[in-house]
Amino acid sequence: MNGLPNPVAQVDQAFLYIIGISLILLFLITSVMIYFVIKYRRSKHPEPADIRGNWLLETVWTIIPTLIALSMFYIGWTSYMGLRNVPPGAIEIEVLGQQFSWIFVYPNEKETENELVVPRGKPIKLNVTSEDVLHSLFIPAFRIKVDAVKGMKTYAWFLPDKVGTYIIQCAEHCGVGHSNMTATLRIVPPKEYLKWLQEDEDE
Ligand SMILES: [Cu+2]
Repeated sequence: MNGLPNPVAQVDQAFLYIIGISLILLFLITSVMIYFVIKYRRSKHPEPADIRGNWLLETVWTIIPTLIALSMFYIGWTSYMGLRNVPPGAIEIEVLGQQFSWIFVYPNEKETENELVVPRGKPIKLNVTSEDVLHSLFIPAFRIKVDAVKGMKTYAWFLPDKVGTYIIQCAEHCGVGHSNMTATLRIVPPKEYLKWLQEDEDE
């Protein structure tokens, strides 16, 4: 949407890439292992061979895994950069974690508790901090998980591309009420957002 990068797709791509390679390796290694166990069983090969100094084999099994690991790093790094680089023109919302709820403060000082309302189509930057202990702002639909730390500002951003409601959950065990520390992300059409922003506290 709007030609803006969407880290959700990038993160998913990195995830699928790593899962894909892991599955391929799992099947390859398991089948080779089963094949070797049968082929080189003791009744057929009582004396095990001692293979050493095969430079070709050693080079191949060093270079291929190195390239695979580097490619995983690359795809993970680019998706991480997508999550960290906030596009210009983002709406900034302050997010405060506290035992046991989330407070959201909008550009016009409007405040909400446990409900984050944003307009569709504009990048949103969340400036996160904590009032007390460690919390973690987790918005799975947008692949966001960022720690809320007292005395420190962390941030996250996302592109609300579809109208709807999404789950927000604290993902850092922060005390007895931790599991109740949930909130709702509501993405609304831009006009509705402006109207909502002007309304008085509705809680
Ligand atoms: Cu918490």
